[in-house]
Amino acid sequence: MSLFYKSATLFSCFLVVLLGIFLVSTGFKPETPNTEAPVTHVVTIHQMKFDPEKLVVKKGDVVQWVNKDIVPHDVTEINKKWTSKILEKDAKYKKVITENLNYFCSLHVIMKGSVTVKNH
Ligand SMILES: [Cu+2]
Repeated sequence: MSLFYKSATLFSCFLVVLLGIFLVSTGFKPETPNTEAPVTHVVTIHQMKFDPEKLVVKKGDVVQWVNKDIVPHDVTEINKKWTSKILEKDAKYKKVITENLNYFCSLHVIMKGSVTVKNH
């Protein structure tokens, strides 16, 4: 390796480091995640419980309930404004969340859960 080549390589490395320092100092953040994109949250139904029982989401996020019990369950709004179909084992139900939600399982009324919409 010639001395010229070595020093050229060294110089390039120096430039890369300098560029890195410059970008960090100017507050440049690579691949800033889009925090507004809707997120899907999973509530697992198992052992006669919604897990997590209490969930905090952003407006527009999706909640997906998945029944992992061998017995069927459903997801029913606390005032019975709506209900999912009966969810057999491994069945799923999805809902876009636009407001706070309290729900229960109409087949086992002791099973309850809530989804709270958090403002960002
Ligand atoms: Cu149930």
